[in-house]
Amino acid sequence: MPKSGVVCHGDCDGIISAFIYIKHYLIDSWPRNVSMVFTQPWRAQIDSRKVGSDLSEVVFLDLAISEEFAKYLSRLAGSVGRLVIIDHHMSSDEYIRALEGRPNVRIVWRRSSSCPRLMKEVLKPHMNPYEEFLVDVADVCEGSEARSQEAAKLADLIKLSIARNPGDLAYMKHLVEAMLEGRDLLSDQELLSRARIAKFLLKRLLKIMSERSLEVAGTKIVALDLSESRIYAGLLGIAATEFARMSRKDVVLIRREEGKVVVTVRTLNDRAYRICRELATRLGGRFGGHAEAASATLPDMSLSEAMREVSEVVRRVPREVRATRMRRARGGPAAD
Ligand SMILES: [Mn+2]
Repeated sequence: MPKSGVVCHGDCDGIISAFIYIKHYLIDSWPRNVSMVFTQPWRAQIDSRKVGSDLSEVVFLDLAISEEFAKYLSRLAGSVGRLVIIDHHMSSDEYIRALEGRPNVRIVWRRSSSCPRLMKEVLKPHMNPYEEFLVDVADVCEGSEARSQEAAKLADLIKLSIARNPGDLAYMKHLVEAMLEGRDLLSDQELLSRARIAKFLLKRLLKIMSERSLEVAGTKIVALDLSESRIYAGLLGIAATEFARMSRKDVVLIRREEGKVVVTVRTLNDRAYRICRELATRLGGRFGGHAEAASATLPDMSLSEAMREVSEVVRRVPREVRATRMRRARGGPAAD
């Protein structure tokens, strides 16, 4: 039997996308003839190689396309039977065109509240209530208003349970398997205990953020040093989103990592995307994400220097820009 590969974003909506794709399009090959890879957009071109060779089909789910990743995908298209790319990130816009027009490449890319929602809208698989529920959960994970309390609760728990260790591939596989078996995730012990620990750390981090944040041009800016960014690794995106919601302000979280500075931005409109693009352009870094939730990876510098640069960019990037509104109409929703 021919083997297939599934490469997906290792986050809540990426994992649910993998479940839906396997359930509807690869169930006959599952589990023996499906190799699954979970990754992050910034290292997707490295991790994707783990999917193996001699594959009849490789599908990429919920992974924002960068320049390097597009190059990798275009090379890969020459060596696999079929390549499917399904993504809802606004930042993919700039690179996805390079992949269009090949006979064995199918691209599904457009604005949607989550990657599973996009799959539902475009591929139109026949979904049971359990799957419909998980599509709602994915939407909530990506920042949409919850349709039910249950969806809100599960979205929260899944996000927290993954966040603590975003490199724990065995756990992500566990979630996909549990979904394929149709298990009730709200009573999954593994999920609950991971979420509990993450919640404890998140509370501590939010306290630090509210004590330390500085307000510049109506925007809350917080900086974390190297050791803090290690302790709270994985929770920073969730914390930024939560802090923006709590303070009802645009939020910029700056942190130092090994050899680089990472900036995570959450805003009410498309300002997050514009701030990250401006930072990456000015300082020679990379950026990606959605209109209201984006991040930038910048060259290493001291936190005070980063703070100064961010403050200046925040002052310069206005809340509303007419030209970007048009762009926004084609853009994507929240989360990175
Ligand atoms: Mn995702």
